[in-house]
Amino acid sequence: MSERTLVLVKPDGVRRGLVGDVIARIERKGLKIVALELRTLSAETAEQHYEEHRAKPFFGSLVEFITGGPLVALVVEGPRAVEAFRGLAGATDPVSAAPGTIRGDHALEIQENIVHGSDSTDSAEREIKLFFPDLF
Ligand code: IDP
Repeated sequence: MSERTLVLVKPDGVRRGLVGDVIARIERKGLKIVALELRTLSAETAEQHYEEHRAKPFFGSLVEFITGGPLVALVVEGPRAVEAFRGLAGATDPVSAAPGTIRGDHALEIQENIVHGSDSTDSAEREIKLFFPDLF
């Protein structure tokens, strides 16, 4: 059974020229890209995307960061795609993310951690609807 997940190459990843590296890892793993778009998020879309973090002290800073430049949004499909991409991304905090993962290889800051991947199939459905409403 195939499932879908939303992946973002966040503005730090785009600025640092890591889009190709992230896409290469997705393809090498065998996951399929079914949608891809370069866009700059409005504050409203960013707030909706990170809705679950609204009460956190870093929420304002996170919204500012994610709207601060173009990002690449992708819908990625494959067997257990949510878990498969979370494995490629590595732990949220790049210092503790394993070497060999995207975050483990490329980052040190918890906020500027290169990529987003949906954390469950429910989140994936909500996030894909937000970014690519035409896919439904
Ligand atoms: P995830 O992206 O690995 O699912 P979440 O806990 O859902 O991690 O956090 C969402 C995003 O918020 C992270 O990827 C990171 O960019 C940012 N973030 C998480 N925790 C912190 C923090 O303590 N300070 C600043 N930013 C954070």
